Amino acid sequence: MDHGTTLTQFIIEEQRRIPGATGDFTSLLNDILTACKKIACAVNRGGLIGILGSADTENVQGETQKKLDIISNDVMINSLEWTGHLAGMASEEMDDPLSIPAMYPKGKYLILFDPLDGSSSIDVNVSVGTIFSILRCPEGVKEPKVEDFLQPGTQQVCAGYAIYGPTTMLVMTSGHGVNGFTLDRSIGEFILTHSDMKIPADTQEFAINMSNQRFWDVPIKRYVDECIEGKEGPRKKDFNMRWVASMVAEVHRILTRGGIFMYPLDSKLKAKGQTGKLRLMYEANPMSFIVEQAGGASSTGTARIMDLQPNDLHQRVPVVLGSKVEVEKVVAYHQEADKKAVA
Ligand code: AHM
Ligand code: MG
Repeated sequence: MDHGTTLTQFIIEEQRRIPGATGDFTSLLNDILTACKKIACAVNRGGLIGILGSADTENVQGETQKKLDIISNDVMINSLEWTGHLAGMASEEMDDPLSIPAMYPKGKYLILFDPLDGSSSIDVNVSVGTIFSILRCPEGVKEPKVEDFLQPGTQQVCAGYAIYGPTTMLVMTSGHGVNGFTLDRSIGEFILTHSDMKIPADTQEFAINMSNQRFWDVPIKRYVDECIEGKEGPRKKDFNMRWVASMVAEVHRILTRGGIFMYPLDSKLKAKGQTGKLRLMYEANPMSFIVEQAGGASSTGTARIMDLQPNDLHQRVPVVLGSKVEVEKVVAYHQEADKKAVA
């Protein structure tokens, strides 16, 4: 029985189209797939093996870690450090970049990852995921330091996420469109099921944590108010709202049926000295690469996310991404608000 194109076959065929490709990147992706399968297994067994719940530790961001955050982070490290394809790794769950142990060969790539995004909801059994971003290690650098990782999103070689939901899927881009693969557990392979994913330009669905409404700036308030006014308001159509509190699930829905996702900077975050909720290097950049490759747009509200020059490994940014027309509307509302403020 033919199960279809496996992800490994897909990336090897892509590699053949790139003159001079060594196969390094293909092998690295294969190692990431293995890590994601292991995390899928752990997430899937959850309560059966007692790994739900809090680990009673905090990460660099001051967030309480779940047992599965730590397990997923360890799986990523153990699956990738020995392979010889990486020069360094950075994770949302670790303060500093991780060097490749001296006993292993070093490669030319850097990886940044959020090992288990949405993990604060893991105990309620919603879809969570692993997000990754691959960069080239700067030429001649053997021991990459923080500054070597601080490359704008436009420099990403590849970005992807694994979503652990009713099915486990891996969605990725290496700059030639977005493809989605579903894990066929009977053969242990990711099979191409969603080729050339495109975000529908037209949408009537928005996603934002409405409980933060009173903290939002004017442009976000205006945009959401107009969505809620529906047919009777300036948008002249009804909108639907979704909030899973798991960015991977949110982006996956938008890739499947369109929509806009927003986690803006608000006065509550500002009061805590934060510049946003979501992390530029582990969440915003890889998701922006995927969304743009699928024909959508991704912005802070005032700037394209992938153009930002990162200043910190754990930098947080406002995020507005999804269907192009809607993202452009939010950006236009920011520009209008700025003009008013100057006048
Ligand atoms: P995490 O990386 O610690 O899981 O946090 C990121 C998550 C996103 O997946 C999600 O969009 C957001 O945090 C939800 O935030 P909130 O709980 O404020 O709604
Ligand atoms: Mg996250």
